Amino acid sequence: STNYTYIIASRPEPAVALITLNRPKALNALCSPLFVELNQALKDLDNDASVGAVVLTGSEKAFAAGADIKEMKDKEFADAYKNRFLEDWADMTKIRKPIIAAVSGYALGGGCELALMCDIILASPTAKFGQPEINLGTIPGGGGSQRLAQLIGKSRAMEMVLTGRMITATEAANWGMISRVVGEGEGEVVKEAIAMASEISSKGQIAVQAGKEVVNAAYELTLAEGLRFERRLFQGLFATNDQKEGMGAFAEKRKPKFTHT
Ligand code: CO8
Repeated sequence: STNYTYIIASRPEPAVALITLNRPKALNALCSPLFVELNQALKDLDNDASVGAVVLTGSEKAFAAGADIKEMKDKEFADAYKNRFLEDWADMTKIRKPIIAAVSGYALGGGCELALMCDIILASPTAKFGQPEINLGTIPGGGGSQRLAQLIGKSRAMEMVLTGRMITATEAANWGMISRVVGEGEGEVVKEAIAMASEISSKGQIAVQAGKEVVNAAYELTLAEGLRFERRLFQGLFATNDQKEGMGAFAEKRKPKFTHT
């Protein structure tokens, strides 16, 4: 297995991968080499047929406290533009397998945006989400303004982006930004995320991949285009063995055995 410096990759269950951001002294501040490792790890897992879903987490104190401010502070426009700063940080949105964020502590700036790039967010009661870039004389750069506006609406997105105020896990749940707040206790949110990843891994992986693809399409296409795309993929799944097995098993009152074919 690959050795990483800024992340830890593990396999809590045969079909579930866990990636833990591991820059504790900087509250998991997201530096460029961290994102190189994260993208590489996710790409490898996406191509690993034994993996059904991925959990991404940080520490108890911080999921990630944002992009690395010290790395960015002397950056110039010409360099940032010419070298497409931040463009490849979004590579993880092209991963086909579900990624579940298990958030404890600070998820700020790029850390909040990293969580928003995942497919499902679970939070511990300690989680604090925020886009504090305004306090640094800048704005979100990893999709926060767009994804928050879509998820929580204009007024709340404006409030977060313009005041930089951190919101609690409960607020994030009430605003529809995350799935839910998971019970107290250290490690509880990671355990819950692993259980969810395990459940997803028990399904037919082709259908899971298609399910992720159609939900994501809702954020990019018009309703008419999205409905056509969903229907076409639904029709296409009749060509899979997993559909025959899934519906056949139901009719025969037994559990399906998906082969991911
Ligand atoms: N960058 C670099 N270092 C950081 C960062 C960061 N974002 N956050 C914390 N650290 C470092 C601190 O400098 C400190 O290091 P040292 O011990 O060497 O002084 C160490 O982590 C511990 O931090 P604190 O002592 O500050 O810990 P506190 O518990 O007192 O405070 C806070 C915790 C409130 C989280 C505080 O650290 C803080 O405000 N951090 C900055 C939060 C922030 O402004 N984040 C936004 C950054 S800008 C951004 O993310 C742009 C997004 C770009 C797109 C990304 C695409 C995914």
